Amino acid sequence: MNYFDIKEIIEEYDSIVLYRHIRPDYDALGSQLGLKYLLLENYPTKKIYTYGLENMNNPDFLEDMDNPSVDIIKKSLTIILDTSTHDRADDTSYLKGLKSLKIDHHLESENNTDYFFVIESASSTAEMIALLAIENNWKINKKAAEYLYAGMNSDTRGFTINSVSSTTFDILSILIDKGINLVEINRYLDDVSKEKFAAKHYLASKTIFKGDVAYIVLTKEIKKKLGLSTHEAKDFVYILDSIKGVNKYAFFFYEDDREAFSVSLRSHKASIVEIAKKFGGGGHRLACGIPKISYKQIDEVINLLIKAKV
Ligand SMILES: [Mn+2]
Repeated sequence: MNYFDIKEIIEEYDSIVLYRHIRPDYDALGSQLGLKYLLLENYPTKKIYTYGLENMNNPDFLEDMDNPSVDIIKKSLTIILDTSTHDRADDTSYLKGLKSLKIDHHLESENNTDYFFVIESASSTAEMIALLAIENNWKINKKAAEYLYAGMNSDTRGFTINSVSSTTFDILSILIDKGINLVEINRYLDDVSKEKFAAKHYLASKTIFKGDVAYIVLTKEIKKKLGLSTHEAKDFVYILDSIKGVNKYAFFFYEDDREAFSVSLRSHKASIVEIAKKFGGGGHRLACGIPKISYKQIDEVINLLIKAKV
């Protein structure tokens, strides 16, 4: 499967529904909305819909999903973006389409769609969507360029991770030529509410250091006190990103609906995805997560993190 094959598949269908993962980040939404505007621009006669029940609260930049009816979905090609496993999909109706296509960059992404296009080395799904457009000489409008840039920037933490390649920057130079305003988009991506700002600094003060590991445990009580949603809490793992001597870090946050902790794990060098897998999670080599562990298991995870070596 290559970018030309994807184009051929897309051209076979008059109606296309675009999906992404639950608790969407800017790569999920950027690849979804970026592809929407690419398809609208290049195939004006096709009907293009977006689907997703969970949203990020950023109406200045993001837009509402179309959430078409099942009747429409059944007559459409569905494309699910940036979603490694079926249980991460928002929503599962992507399997009801005439045919389904997955475009993703996660490690060991689950092959459960009719068509499957995964490039594990890609630094973001938005990068793959941008390449899909470039390789096929599609016209890229400003709106598509903005969403793709947002996905590329946020999934690579501002182009600072190892999967960023010269190709990433070649794509960027093309997107920037579409007139996108970097200052404006970066403010959309980075600005937090005053409450979230205060919560972030409170949590930073609660950091625990063990060996070369730093971690924060957001308990039910603290979460309630700070008035944080799980979605908001999730990004806070990056509070711990730039601390001298800290090579691996973790953020544990209480999930009310699961009555258990979700975990975000990060490492600068040593692979830690095996630790996530051991507890039923997964993700990338240096950035992964665990959906559900008990309070008692936190120490086990930390001990494994301390032992993880390059
Ligand atoms: Mn991604």
